[in-house]
Amino acid sequence: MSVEKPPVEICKGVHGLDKVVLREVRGSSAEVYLYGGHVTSWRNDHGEELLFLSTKADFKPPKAIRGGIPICFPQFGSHGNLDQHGFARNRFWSIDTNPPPFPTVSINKAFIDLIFKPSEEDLKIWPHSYEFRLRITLGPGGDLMLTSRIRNIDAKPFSFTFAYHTYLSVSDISEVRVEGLETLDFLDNLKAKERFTEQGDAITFESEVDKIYLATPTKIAIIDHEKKRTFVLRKDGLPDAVVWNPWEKKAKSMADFGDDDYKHMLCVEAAAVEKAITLKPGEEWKGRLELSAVPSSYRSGQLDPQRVLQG
Ligand code: TA6
Repeated sequence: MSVEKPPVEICKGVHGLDKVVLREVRGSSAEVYLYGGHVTSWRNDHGEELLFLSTKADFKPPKAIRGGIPICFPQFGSHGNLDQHGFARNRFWSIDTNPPPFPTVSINKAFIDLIFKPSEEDLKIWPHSYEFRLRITLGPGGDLMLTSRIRNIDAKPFSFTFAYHTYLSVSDISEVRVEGLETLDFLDNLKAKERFTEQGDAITFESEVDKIYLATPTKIAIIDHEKKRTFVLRKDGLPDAVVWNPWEKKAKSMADFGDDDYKHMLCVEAAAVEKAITLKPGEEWKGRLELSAVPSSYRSGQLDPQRVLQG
């Protein structure tokens, strides 16, 4: 007789790093490393992995883990003078044993509260005091929710940019289309962040892409024809969305990324990049990401992404 596993289990992961496993009664699960406050796995109730983790990911601090959902804070990309994507993804977070009440009452049992506060070393590179609380929740339907609350506990205002750098697992990148970003303006990271306007149709992939879409809808659909699966990404407090695939050449240049890994991943990142978020002393910002994976039969045209986006 199989023993029912707890909804929240704190245990050891790769290289003995502390991790938390979340389980939902119907079988979905998620894994979060305290290193980086980093979700590295999200499985549906069939046990299928929904997030991409590089075949060469090395869980060796201070390197960030390649895959899952790295947190980019207090800087996205090279939008500032800190290291690429800031430093929250290369720091050890703690379990928040006494979180302030959560804005919404939750029936979910499978959740964990993490907290990140700057060290003396961090204050030397970014001289601002804050409390970064992150709740990771696995919903009854297997949806994955990440809610960040960043409070300015300093005596002066500060500004930051942010992203949930989500690596989605896809069957074959050339079979994927993204709906919800059509006709939007974007900054092209491959063309010195020059501003362009996206074409009218869904976005498909046949080469390296690194675009920051501006002021997007709060819902984006990522359709994987091959897997008959649609990821629905919902976001709050994060106006922008970054779409990234390194493709063949860049894939070969990354030591912690397999040469063919680019075929099986797509980053669609809920972000705040164009306009930095500014917090006055005592103020708190909230940024929320919700991911769900729904079966789709788009191949027969039955699933109308517009319906998903309006639903
Ligand atoms: O989010 C897209 C991006 O900013 C790309 O420019 C690419 O560099 C990617 O992030 C990965 O960055 P990383 O620092 O994790 O190698």
